[in-house]
Amino acid sequence: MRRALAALALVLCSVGLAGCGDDEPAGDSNDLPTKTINVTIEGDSVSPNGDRVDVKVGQPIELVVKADAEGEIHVHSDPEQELEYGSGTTTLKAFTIDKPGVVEVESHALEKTIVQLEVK
Ligand SMILES: [Cu+2]
Repeated sequence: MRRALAALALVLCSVGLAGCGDDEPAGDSNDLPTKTINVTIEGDSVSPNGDRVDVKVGQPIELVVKADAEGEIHVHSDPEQELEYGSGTTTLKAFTIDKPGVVEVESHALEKTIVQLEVK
């Protein structure tokens, strides 16, 4: 019987009746797909080069870096994050941003902005 009630509650929630989901924390990341951004670094050029990328608060962001030398990517979130990559292709550990705003992702070695994450 309890199961049936739980199932009923789920059905009611999914049709959007009032009172459902009010107590969910903001930025429920569980159902957000991971945003993968492919980055290529070759010599002193980087691609993308300053593009805006839309992401959601709490959405996992994964950088896949293809580089000809090892280095470090800087994510200007709060707190900042430094992500190291090797030469070849490195999939960096996914991160999330918990506040709306624009977050720059840079290579300090090249002094270039790779992407600007537009977090909404
Ligand atoms: Cu930086």
